[in-house]
Amino acid sequence: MNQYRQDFPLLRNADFVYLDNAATSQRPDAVIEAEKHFYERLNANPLRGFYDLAQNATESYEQAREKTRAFLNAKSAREIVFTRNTTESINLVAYSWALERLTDRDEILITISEHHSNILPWQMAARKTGAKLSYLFCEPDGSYPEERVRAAVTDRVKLAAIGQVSNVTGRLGPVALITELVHQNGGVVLVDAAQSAPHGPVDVQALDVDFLALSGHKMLAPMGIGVLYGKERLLEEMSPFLTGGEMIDSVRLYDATYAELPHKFEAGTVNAGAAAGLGAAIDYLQDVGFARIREIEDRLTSRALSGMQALPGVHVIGSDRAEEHNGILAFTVDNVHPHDISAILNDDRVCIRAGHHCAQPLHKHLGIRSSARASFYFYNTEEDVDRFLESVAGIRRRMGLG
Ligand code: 7TS
Repeated sequence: MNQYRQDFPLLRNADFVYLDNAATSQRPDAVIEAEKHFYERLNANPLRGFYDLAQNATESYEQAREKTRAFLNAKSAREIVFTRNTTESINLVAYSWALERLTDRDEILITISEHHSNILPWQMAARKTGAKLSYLFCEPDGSYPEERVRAAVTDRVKLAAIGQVSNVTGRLGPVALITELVHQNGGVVLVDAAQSAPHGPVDVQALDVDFLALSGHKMLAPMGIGVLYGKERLLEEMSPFLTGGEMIDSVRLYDATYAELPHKFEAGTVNAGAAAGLGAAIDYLQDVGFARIREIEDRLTSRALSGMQALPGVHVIGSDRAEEHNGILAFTVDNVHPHDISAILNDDRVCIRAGHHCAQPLHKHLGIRSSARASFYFYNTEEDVDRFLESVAGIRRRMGLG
């Protein structure tokens, strides 16, 4: 038994094994209680009313922002914009930064292992501005050799958008080197931290990146709250993404002045309940500690990987070293469709993801159509891994493949 599992109501008495944490994590009582507390005790529309209740709601919302600032080590809470999720955060930068700044002389650089949410906004920006969208391609094991990275960062690259951890291979993206090179040319860097922020410390000042996107729901928080970090100077210069209520200072008939950061980017009524949940999720993660989280995940990943490597016909995508997987093991089984893999595991009450994991270009580059994927979090146990391995071991037999 794992001491944290008791804190998660859906897992406490579960007869199933949850290994789809890269899609969304489970939520502990503390997070569910924090959201409930907001609606039971503080509910009013934040940032509007002058009565006590509305001020308390505002305070709760801004406390969550301050916790997020500290979590990411941002210099100022003005740099923390609440969005719905990583996808919205990246779109905000594509619409408000890229569309107004890129031209047909510029290049947008992304990697082939990006999630569709970090591809489609750049396809759109490239189409509308004439900028060239270029890809950095990985090796068959998902790695990015330094020389290839150096060659890809031409002096035309005005924007690089890079995933910190791939949701398929689990590998680290070449964020540090790309940031250094792109900055030398005066460009900006956006980091997709959807798969990294739940598992390890993210320090935006140490990374020195210009924008960083994450989703609360992958790190214990409720669905519907995400974060965009942006350097203050850049956010100041950008136009709003969405316009309307709450993001204005004053409105005249034909124009308006916008609110101060970060409110300029938070049009309409905000998700204050989920923000309270995000604050509680950050407290919870910090109580457990990322060193402990890493230790548990590495132990589980290593057990699962060596078990899978011993199974005939099972191929894990990416590195053959567990510590390079960051808790993510995508795999194929010879002559078995990933949907069948997932269906068989489901019969054994093991939840994994099957498909292209919103990373079709990566699958194509690796020469496969789709894959199955198990992903671990710190509340998983050795028993979970063993049930998963046992189920995977029976797949070929149950498909009549011997
Ligand atoms: N970026 C990465 C690296 C992701 O893994 C995901 C979601 C997203 C962006 C989008 O996050 P959202 O919260 O805006 O939807 N990844 C997955 C996954 O791997 N399985 O389901 C969702």
